[in-house]
Amino acid sequence: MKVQLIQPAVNKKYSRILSSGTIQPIGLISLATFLHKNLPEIDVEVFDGEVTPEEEIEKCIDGDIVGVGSTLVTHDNALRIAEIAKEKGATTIMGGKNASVLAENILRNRPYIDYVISGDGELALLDLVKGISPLSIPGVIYRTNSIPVRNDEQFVDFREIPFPNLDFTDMSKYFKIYRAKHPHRAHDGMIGIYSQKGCEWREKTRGCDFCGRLEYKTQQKDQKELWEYYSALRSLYGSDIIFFIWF
Ligand code: B12
Ligand code: SF4
Repeated sequence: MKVQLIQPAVNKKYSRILSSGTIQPIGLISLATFLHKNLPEIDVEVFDGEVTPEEEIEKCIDGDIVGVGSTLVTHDNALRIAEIAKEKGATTIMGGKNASVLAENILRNRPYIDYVISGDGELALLDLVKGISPLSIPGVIYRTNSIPVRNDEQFVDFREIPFPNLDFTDMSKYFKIYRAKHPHRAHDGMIGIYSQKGCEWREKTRGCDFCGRLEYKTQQKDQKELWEYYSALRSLYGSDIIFFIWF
């Protein structure tokens, strides 16, 4: 079985995002790492539209299950990719911040999307890939007689989720783009480090009105394990610039 996870490019109609193509898609890499840890026998691939042209990604779509991430500014590209995957016979799943809040609308209006996963995707995606009925998987939105039904999300213990294995992506592509954007900087590229979930500011104050984050509780990785992970990445990829994934 093959599972393909795709982060679409930002739609060109939105303003240029300075750091795009320089930070790895940690969400999809975390999903891939978790799937591989629990089901090592399946093939898992990760594609990022910020570093690989969409036409190239479309040609590679041949998974049994294709998962597409959606944010505010990638949603229309995400829909198109999901439609292509469905035409090629895949089971299609959408996830990410934007899909999480729009899940019912997506399932009502987009017949080519089979399921939406709301919030953290690791546990729910694993269960769907295992073939467990969506009716009993927390965080899954599915259809019953064409009507979308939303299962409540499940609490994810951040320390139980393995550190993302960046070998699921081609780091050299990110470093190349970084180098081209910042030719005068001393370092070659950035490494995205998944160190915290949630936001303390929001927990204390209810946070910023415009916030698009979904987690309710702040959780951190064990500091010693985080440091060991970072040190390993540093020797592997030779960069000492970290983009901490929290705010
Ligand atoms: C890193 C980051 C960036 C990087 C992106 C690097 C990259 N290649 O991914 C950069 C700096 C480029 C960036 C740019 C922007 N960002 Co930003 N960014 C973040 C940040 C800090 C971390 C994202 C992350 O990696 N989280 C860790 C991973 C593990 O979580 P995750 O991505 O949510 O993935 C999990 C689930 O969502 C789900 N999931 C995700 N995708 C999928 C797909 C499938 C199939 C499934 C099943 C599940 C699933 O499972 C994952 C694992 O649990 C978040 C804030 C936050 N902490 O989440 C803001 C955030 C995602 N960004 C946001 C925004 C608004 C932007 C910009 C529009 C800013 C701008 N005006 O330019 C652009 C748009 C970029 C884009 N592609 O959408 C908003 C998104 C709001 C929304 N509803 O979409 C956030 C939530 C910030 C906020 N506080 O509101 N960003
Ligand atoms: S994550 Fe960022 S935008 Fe959201 S509440 Fe915290 S500081 Fe504000």
